[in-house]
Amino acid sequence: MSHYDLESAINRAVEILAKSRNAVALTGAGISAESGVPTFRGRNGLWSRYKPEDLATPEAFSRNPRLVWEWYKWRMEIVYRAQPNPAHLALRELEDIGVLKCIITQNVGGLDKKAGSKCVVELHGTLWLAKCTNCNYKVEMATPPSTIPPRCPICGSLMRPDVVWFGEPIPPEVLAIAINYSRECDIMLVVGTSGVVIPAGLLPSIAKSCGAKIVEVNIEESAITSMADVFVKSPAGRVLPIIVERVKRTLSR
Ligand code: BJW
Ligand code: ZN
Repeated sequence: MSHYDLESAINRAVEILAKSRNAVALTGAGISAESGVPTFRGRNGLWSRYKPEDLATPEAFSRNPRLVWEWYKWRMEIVYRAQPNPAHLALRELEDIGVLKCIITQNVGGLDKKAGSKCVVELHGTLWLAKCTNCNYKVEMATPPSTIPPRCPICGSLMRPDVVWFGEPIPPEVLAIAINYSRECDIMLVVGTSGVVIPAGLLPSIAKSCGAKIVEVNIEESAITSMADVFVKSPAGRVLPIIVERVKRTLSR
């Protein structure tokens, strides 16, 4: 993408966002990359070093809960130290100025909330809750657990991370909220996701079929790019602050 193409994509994104009071963001691991949190796919992604089926499935957990917890504890330590980056802060600002209704995130680290965003739907759950595999009791964890695998304070059974693994359904009430936001938004801002994991990857088509424009920010083309009305090929932390600044300037005129 030449400098000219990028500039023109940014301006088209600004133009339509400035008219919106009902935009929704769909975010993925790429938005946290500039905070130092590894993505899943791609050359340095987690799946280049670990096999998803060994770590992110219910079968993997029953086979080896300690191994799965070690991996999650390591990831918790990374996000625990990480700070929201300019992309998270830009989305928070977009909410503050009344353009962005909500963030639907596939991320489990909670950096959007740490950035101050109020409406965040965590489609794939959160690292900061553990749930009992027997009685479903949930425990909040403010820090990575010191002893793993943790045990349920109620019934003594194994606790697991409260995230959605492959082959598991997204909690129906959470998915319903995400689908509603997708149906009702006028712009879906898709940031830093490969778009290959379903059902999350289907939300842009739902939004589009209900009349929304799709604005995508990614450093590479994704499974969503072919349906995007505007594709901004740039790191989210670099370009989102520019977009939001220009939206603010447009609105104050
Ligand atoms: C930047 C950037 C920068 C970088 N700026 N951009 C065949 C076998 C088994 C299952 C299936 C199958 N076919 C289909 C399925 C279903 C499966 C699925 O989708 N699989 C596909 C992978 C093929 N889906 C499921 O299993 C889901 N459940 C389900 O379908 O249930 C049905 C059911 C109903 C009723 C009863 C029972 C079942 C659940 C999926 C859960 C996904 N979970 C994970 C891990 C758990 C949470 C965790 O530990 O974190 O969620 S997988 C992983 O992928 C994680 C992510 O949230 C998710 C999405 O990844 P994301 O965010 O898009 O990251 P990347 O790395 O893929 O992309 C990063 C992007 O950023 C790239 O595009 C970069 O270019 C970009 N980028 N730097 C901007 N600076
Ligand atoms: Zn229990």
